[in-house]
Amino acid sequence: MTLTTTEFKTEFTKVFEALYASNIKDASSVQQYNALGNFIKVYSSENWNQTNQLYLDNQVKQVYYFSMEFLPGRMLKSNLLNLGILDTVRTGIKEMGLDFEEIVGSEVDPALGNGGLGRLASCFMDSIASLGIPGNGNGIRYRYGLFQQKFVDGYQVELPENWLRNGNVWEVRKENKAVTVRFGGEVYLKEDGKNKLRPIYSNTQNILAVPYDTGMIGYENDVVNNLRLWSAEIPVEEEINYKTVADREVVNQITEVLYPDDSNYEGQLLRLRQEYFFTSAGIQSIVRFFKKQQLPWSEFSNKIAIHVNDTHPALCVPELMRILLDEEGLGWEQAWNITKRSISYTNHTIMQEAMEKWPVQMVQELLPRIYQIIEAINQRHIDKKVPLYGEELTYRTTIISDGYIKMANLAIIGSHSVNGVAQLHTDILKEETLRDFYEMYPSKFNNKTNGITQRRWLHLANEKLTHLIDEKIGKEWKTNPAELRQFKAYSKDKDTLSCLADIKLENKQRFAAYAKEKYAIELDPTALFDVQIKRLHAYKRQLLNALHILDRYLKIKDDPSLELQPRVFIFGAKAAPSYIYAKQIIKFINALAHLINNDPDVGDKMKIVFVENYGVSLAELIIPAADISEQISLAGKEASGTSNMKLMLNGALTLATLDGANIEIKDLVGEENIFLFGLTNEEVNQLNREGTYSAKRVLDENERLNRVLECLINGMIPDIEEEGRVIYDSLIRYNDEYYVLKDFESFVAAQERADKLYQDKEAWNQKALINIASSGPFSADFTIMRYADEIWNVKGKAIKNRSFLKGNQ
Ligand code: KOT
Repeated sequence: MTLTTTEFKTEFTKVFEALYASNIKDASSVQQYNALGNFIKVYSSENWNQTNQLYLDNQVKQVYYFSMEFLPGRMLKSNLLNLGILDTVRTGIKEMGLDFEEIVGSEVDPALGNGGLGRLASCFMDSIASLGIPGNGNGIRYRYGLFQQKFVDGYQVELPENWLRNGNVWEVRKENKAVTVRFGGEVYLKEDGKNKLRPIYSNTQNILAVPYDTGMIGYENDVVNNLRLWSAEIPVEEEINYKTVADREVVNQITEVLYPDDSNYEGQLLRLRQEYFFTSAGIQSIVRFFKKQQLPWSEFSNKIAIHVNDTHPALCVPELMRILLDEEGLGWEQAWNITKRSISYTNHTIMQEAMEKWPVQMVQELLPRIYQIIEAINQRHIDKKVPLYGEELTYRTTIISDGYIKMANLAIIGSHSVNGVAQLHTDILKEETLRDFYEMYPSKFNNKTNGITQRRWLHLANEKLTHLIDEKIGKEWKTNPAELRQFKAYSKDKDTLSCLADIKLENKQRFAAYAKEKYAIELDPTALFDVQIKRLHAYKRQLLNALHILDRYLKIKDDPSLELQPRVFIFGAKAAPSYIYAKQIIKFINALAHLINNDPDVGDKMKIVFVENYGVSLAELIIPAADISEQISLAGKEASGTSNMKLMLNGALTLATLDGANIEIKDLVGEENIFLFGLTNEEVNQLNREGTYSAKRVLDENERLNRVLECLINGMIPDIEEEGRVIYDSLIRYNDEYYVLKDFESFVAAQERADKLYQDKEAWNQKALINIASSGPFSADFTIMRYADEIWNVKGKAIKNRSFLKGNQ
């Protein structure tokens, strides 16, 4: 299907007029965007429909990716790219006298996730479709996304994110596919006359789950998969029972708002309702689809792979059991085998505070039948494992203990695969966090290092660099990212290096223009742009970054004529609203920025920009402009990281600890093309074991650090009296849990190496090029191929180019 510019203009105009019955030139950019979205939906609808039909006709195995969060970013441009009509449409829009970038910019960026976990889910949806893998996303259609962040006097303030204000062109409401999800009430088991126990429910609250589907368009392959997000509604026949506003609220609340917690657990009833709601709705719709095919139950796990993205959807295990046992009348052993063979689980964090555990009583009351099933799973686990592994080990792995239900234990026991998201992370799971389970089920454990889609993070975010790469090595890398390595051949080519430098400069100018317009900060685009963009979390150590900035500032104050490599420090980070310490760090950095940006002694030597409301769209602006990628978590704490991969792909040099996927970046680029510093995981473990670390001693032995820390409490930085004291105490009184002080000196030394190298532009650009050329292995396409081959057992390659599907038509 090719589309000419003329055809586009005609069709687009028709769509617009049908929608708005007015002249397109008078329309607002939101209206123009809406019309263009509708055009794309119509344009891709045949493929969407056909993809569905082909999957059904051929009874192919399908993946269902269950995730509490998806962070798709704006979809207009990526859909055009994947449909192969980006240039045609852009030209057409221009010829019509409209502003393409303004139209693109008027799309809201749906913030239906917190950070890495949600963005990973969306990168995966892009790769699954682009590889032609029959795959579906399953999640929640939150009415309000992650809060909008504003800074007021340097403090984070949260505002509601009403992302649906202008409607959502991409979704299709499918009330014909709605299902009922049951909460609360009482349940008992009754003999059904055929020797089977069936549950009898009373006083339950029945809620309607209505799906909203969004097409996930594959890259130039005619495949359109489905992302299904569920919305909670009152069933029409039960309207009568909802008499008060408060009654109705209970239902609406379920899909009202995304919990703003990243790598953190809050044991709230509403969250549990959300988890069961989308899990149950998803599993019910899968079973319904399976039954339509009239296959025997023994075929279930040959046709369906259910993936749980962290433990938030771990109730998939008892819910699938419930349906198989209670509704389909299968016996326990058969149901259990089907469940285990179908479900797989990814762990995304080892942080204890993120491990989900639900009070038994809460689950009993909200989900009485599910609780019975969890109890039975737990009992069978004990009965089976005690004889094999003894009581001690077995009881350390039970799902229910100390009055809580441990969701990770449920996910591990109820699945056939458990994976970590980078090699080090998987090793830590096996050797430390989940050691007992690894002893019990060694073959379940495997690593799947995260990946990112090069389509959004290079092709769309950095079109100039894309053209340069295309020009040098051809376009093959777009479908086979391993080909990016060909670009290495140009690492000594002066002409290519200078083009690379020009592109980086242009991207920096683009960011500088944004900073000027938004914050009235003048940036020197020839300065080194140093970027740390990720959620605010103590373990990610934004504080270490800030202390280094403070140290530089003191140096300038000591000697204003000092020659220093000019730097722009860019931060983007939201803090969970209840995470007070993280919010205090934000205030501290903002206060520091205010002081430094307005100090005439500093001038262009240093500027700090803390962007408000960091999210996917801002990442697309910042990443192409970065020279240094700050990946400075305490070793062992960041499971993988994915901004590290995006920044590398865009030619930033990584300044990092040996943590998460940073280690794999180091292995790919070589130690000479990365700035490493800090404790290793083993060293951290050793320090923890010894228990002799004294932050105070580090301070006493380091005069420079001492001066820096004094600034937190001596009034030099205005307006941080409280925050400065809290941060100081966290480091000294509470002995620096994340070894910020311990790693300080080595961090500063790495920064000095970076400054020095930046003086030699050619050497720097060479390393930047090698980073770009080495980033192919981090394509989510590869990650997904491994999930497909090693976990899901689904075929993607064959379906790519539709040869498999066509062959069966
Ligand atoms: C945990 C609980 C609630 C919400 C989010 C999480 C979470 C997020 N756990 N891990 N993550 C991040 O996931 C990314 C994708 O795998 C990783 O790159 C990153 O290191 C994790 O912190």
